[in-house]
Amino acid sequence: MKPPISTIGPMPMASPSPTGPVMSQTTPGTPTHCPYCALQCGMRLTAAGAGAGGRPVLTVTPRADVPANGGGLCQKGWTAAELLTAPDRLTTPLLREHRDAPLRPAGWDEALDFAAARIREIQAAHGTDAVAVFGGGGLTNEKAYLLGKFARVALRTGQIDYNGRFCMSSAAAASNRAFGLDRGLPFPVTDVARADAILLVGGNLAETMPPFVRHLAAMRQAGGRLIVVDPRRTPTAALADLHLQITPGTDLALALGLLHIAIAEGLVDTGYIERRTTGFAAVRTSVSAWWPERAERVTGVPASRMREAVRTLAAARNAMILTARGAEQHAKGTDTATAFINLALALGLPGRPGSGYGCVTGQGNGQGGREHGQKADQLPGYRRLDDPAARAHVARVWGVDPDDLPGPGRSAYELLEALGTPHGPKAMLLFGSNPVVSAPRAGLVADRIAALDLLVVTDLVLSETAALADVVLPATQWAEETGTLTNLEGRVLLRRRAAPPPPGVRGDLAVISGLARRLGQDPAAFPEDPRAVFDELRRASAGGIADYSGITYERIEAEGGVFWPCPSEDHPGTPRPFLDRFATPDGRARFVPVEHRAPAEDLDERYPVYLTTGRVLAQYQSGAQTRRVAALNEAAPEAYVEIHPDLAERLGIAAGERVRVTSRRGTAEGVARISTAIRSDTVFMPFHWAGEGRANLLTNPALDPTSRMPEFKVCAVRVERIPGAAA
Ligand SMILES: Nc1nc2c(c(=O)[nH]1)N[C@H]1C(S)=C(S)[C@@H](COP(=O)(O)OP(=O)(O)OC[C@H]3O[C@@H](n4cnc5c(=O)[nH]c(N)nc54)[C@H](O)[C@@H]3O)O[C@H]1N2
Ligand SMILES: Nc1nc2c(c(=O)[nH]1)N[C@H]1C(S)=C(S)[C@@H](COP(=O)(O)OP(=O)(O)OC[C@H]3O[C@@H](n4cnc5c(=O)[nH]c(N)nc54)[C@H](O)[C@@H]3O)O[C@H]1N2
Ligand code: SF4
Ligand SMILES: [Mo]
Repeated sequence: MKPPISTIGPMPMASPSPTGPVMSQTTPGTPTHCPYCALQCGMRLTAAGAGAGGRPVLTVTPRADVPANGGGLCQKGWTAAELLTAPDRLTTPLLREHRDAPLRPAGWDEALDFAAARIREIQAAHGTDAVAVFGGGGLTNEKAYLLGKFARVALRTGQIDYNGRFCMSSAAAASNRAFGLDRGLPFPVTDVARADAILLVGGNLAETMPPFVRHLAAMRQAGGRLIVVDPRRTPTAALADLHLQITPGTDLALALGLLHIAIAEGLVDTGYIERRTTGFAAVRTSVSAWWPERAERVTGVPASRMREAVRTLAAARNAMILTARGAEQHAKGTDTATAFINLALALGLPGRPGSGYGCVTGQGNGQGGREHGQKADQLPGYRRLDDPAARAHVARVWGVDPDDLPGPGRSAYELLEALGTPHGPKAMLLFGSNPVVSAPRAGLVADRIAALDLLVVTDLVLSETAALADVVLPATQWAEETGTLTNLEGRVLLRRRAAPPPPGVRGDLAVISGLARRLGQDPAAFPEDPRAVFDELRRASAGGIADYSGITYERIEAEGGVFWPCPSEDHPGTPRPFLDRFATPDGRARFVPVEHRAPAEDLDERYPVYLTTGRVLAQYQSGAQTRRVAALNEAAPEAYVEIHPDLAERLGIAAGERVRVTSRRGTAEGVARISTAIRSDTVFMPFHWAGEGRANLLTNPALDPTSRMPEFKVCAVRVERIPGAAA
């Protein structure tokens, strides 16, 4: 067996708490983390001989020393190394000089020179904001940081945002409002096993983070109870002691009804409310009219079940409320997350070990990706771009005049919608997202992208969006580069290089650096070396909310990860930031009154069925990666529409038939899956496929007023059998 190739030396012996068992130095392979979701399961990569072109073939084994997965992996993790040797992986830049010419192979200098020259031309003609940047929550902290700096310093554009806006922005906004700080889980994920009751709202962890189920199972084994809120009896809901099968888009009414019950039955923790919060009186008044029978009428959840849920949470010594995309991806997602935070505060949960409110973050670096400046309104360290002190600090680190930093730009969907319009950007540089498949109202988004004068996409594969680009740059993959990611519990982790990239491929940092140099920037200000970028990120984040200044690669290795905030090298990191105080000026959490409203688009005669969308176990996001892994594609080969038998009968649809789903924005197709697991007023489509099966041709881009999150989780559709279509 070949020794591991690691850029940062061998694993240390000791692995102090709270990270679990010590790892032996003799374990073969490179210890690292999965390329996909925010659980960031620990795995080892071992070279197992040579494959095509003499490149090492890596095998994956799970790590037991990483508490998040404790030796488990899902099918995506097990097969993650396969994409490294995918036959259609990009290994050379591609270029087209004219929008109607086909893409052809090009050299790196040629491609980067072309991109930089076009950027200069477009900015000279239309101003700096004519060039937009779109990033991703899967990018490492180093990449997200350098991309934000590149936009503000090299391009001097305010037009930068990223796909995290589609992911957790509503819960982030709600947490900032209530706690003064947004760290998805403000506690280690292993705290889940210490709870006696958990209310999981709109999360299907058994499919989206399968090893997370270990923590839920440990909780239940110790006598704890799991309550799941989902319009579908998912594999996760099937594990629950209580399933509230809610009407899509009505979680806010449910939360108001639950709090009403807690107050009416005298179950609130008045001592905690007095000591640790402000604003309860207004919230108490705001839920007074949400008696359970009214909430039942709106949500479809029986009042008796609501009572049972509240009593279970209130009786627990430790309890948690967790929200995920089902509750958050709505035009009222921020208020919905707020309503569940209000409930958690009333029950006295946040800031107590083993209890609390958390948002289950999604992408690999969904947490770190939202902290270091690829967001339209943000500077590194979770600083605000409109805060003069923040601008001054970051400008000093960057060696620029604070007045030269642009102001906040458009949010992700608003940016995509503006592309190629008279007042919108004419060019876009895209890293780590595939919006032609994943953005709401994807038909319009694809048209807007096609209307650009210049699209530059850096990707591993020719994604559906990369196929529209003028310049495509082939990127290294996770196992071929080193960088940090911050997982769902706010723990900063290190992914290590385990193998060399194929010839012709470069990292995102090298792409950003190469473009910056061609735009006249000092190469020293845009280094390619992740460690150099991380050291600058540490300084830029110092004193901010997400303070990484005390975190080093060495500490991450030695300690198995470090929780932020970590303001100095002798600071232990902060696994549970709210134990003594919240991050608000007075140290108290804020109750915020919120009101329920109907989905942005409700049912009518022409569109009489709700559509909700989400994920399946074997596919990841836009599918650009997982559709290229044979075992995953076999497990989940095609788009489908989940339909209740009563609805199917009414519509004359049989299992396995092709059906057409139509909304006000477009039409998509899929195979009918008839199942009693879904409500009879709702159909479900996963969004992982392109072409006719693209669920986002249907979805509603109605945005949350605070977070600018689109309403992925509910719109009105019509469902029909496709006449003559073969079964
Ligand atoms: N296999 C797999 N795993 C993934 C991903 C993936 O693409 N594939 N992506 C990762 C990412 S980026 C994310 S963000 C996470 C997402 O993780 P989850 O939030 O668990 O995933 P979703 O399937 O989007 O939505 C969860 C559930 O919300 C339900 N739901 C739909 N509408 C509503 C509603 O109105 N109210 C409520 N209460 N529930 C509703 C759906 O039926 C679904 O079961 O997963 C991560 N893990
Ligand atoms: N209908 C519906 N739509 C949704 C959702 C939903 O629930 N329903 N969920 C939304 C959510 S939560 C999310 S997070 C988005 C995600 O949707 P996308 O933003 O499209 O996410 P991915 O498919 O992960 O896209 C990542 C792209 O970057 C490439 N890539 C991977 N790693 C790297 C890297 O290191 N560098 C570079 N340059 N490229 C890389 C991949 O090959 C892929 O093409 O989808 C959103 N869309
Ligand atoms: S749960 Fe997420 S991090 Fe873990 S193996 Fe699966 S995709 Fe990877
Ligand atoms: Mo996400």
